[in-house]
Amino acid sequence: MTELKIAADLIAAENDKRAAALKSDYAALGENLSRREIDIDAITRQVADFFVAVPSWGVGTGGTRFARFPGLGEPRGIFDKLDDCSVIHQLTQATPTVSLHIPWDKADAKELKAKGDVLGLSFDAMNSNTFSDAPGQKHSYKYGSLSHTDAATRSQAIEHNLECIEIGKTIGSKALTVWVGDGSNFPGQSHFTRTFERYLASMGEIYKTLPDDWRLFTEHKMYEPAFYSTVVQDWGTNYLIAKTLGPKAFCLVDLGHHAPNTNIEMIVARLIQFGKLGGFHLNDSKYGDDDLDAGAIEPYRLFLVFNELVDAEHRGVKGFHPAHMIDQSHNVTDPIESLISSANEIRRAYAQALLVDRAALDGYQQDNDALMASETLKRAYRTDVEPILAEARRRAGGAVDPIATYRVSGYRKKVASERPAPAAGSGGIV
Ligand code: LRH
Ligand code: MN
Ligand code: MN
Repeated sequence: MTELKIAADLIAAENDKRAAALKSDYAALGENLSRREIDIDAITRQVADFFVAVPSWGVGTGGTRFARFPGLGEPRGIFDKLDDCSVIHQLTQATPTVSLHIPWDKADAKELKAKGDVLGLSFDAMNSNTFSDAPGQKHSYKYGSLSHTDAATRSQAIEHNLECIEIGKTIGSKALTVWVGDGSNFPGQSHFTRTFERYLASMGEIYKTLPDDWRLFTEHKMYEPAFYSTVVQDWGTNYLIAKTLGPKAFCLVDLGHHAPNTNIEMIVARLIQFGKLGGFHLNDSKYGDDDLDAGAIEPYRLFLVFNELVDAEHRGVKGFHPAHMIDQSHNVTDPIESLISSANEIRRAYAQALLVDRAALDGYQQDNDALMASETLKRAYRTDVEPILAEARRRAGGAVDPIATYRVSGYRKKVASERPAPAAGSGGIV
């Protein structure tokens, strides 16, 4: 029996209050969609089958990379974090998996698995960390990790990734995500080619150890913490890595890791076309790697990314199953609410993309009718799919209005009384 952190009765009572309005909104939208020859129930079923992983580091109440302002009920460690993740899933029914970060979440792997089982959660990709030094670590990553000039430092970074795979095997993960901050701050500081050769050789060692049913995701990021050059700086380099390593290696696209105005949806299309799209770290940003809630700044861009994914599904692209994960962390909201909001926005973008009339779009593209092609996308994007999202949650036992229900539950207040308040302090790079 799954341990529920919010009483099922409370969710049912909150849903009852909203039942009549939802019924009528769902019927009205159903009628509208049927005029467009779309079966609302088919869309609702597809949305209900769409899941996104929550990042363990996203439920911490305190953090930005610059300072910590802990909020109430700050999780004391990974087991508290898993409790919080289970609340997000219980209310949204959209986030049954958690992505762990090692060493931040280091604990006995069997206990992690047991805790996940109790809460009805399983584990998505493992994330390694060779971008900061762990206490007691022999070699520092100050000047890099997998691409470091020193062989012993590289070996230590490789070993850490192998350890992540080992933990992942016990908890049922099937992927390793590697992001490194390796790079330089000054022209001339590092040799671009030799650095990348060392990185590839280290990744080759990790790849060799990867179980056959696992995937290896590499994540590119334009800059930060390195400000002049970064070893894995863009999707081109990322593609070269995945291509060099082999068939189990794929590119991970973190939406926040590009220059402002980059056409991310086009990057997604290219990676799909060449069979190397592994998955996403979904979030939003205005300026850089802001890690804001998905859809908070540019919801149309999120929709356009999903439009490419649905297009690939529609074309029946072989072996296409990208991993969807959230990567966000900031400190002016309750992170449970923010992650609920992101999960909803991600499903919203997916639902809207499912509404695109692909035959019409194809025709407009063929005829070079730019205006009508754009209108076809806009028509789907302008559709208010909230009744579909709410109905998908309700049918799965979640909340019609998850944030309102969460507030009524008093969960934050309850955990605040159980978890001692931590001290404020300086942040850490994320
Ligand atoms: C790097 C990053 C990467 C890390 C996470 C904490 O900016 O996006 O995915 O693992 O942040
Ligand atoms: Mn990321
Ligand atoms: Mn990031």
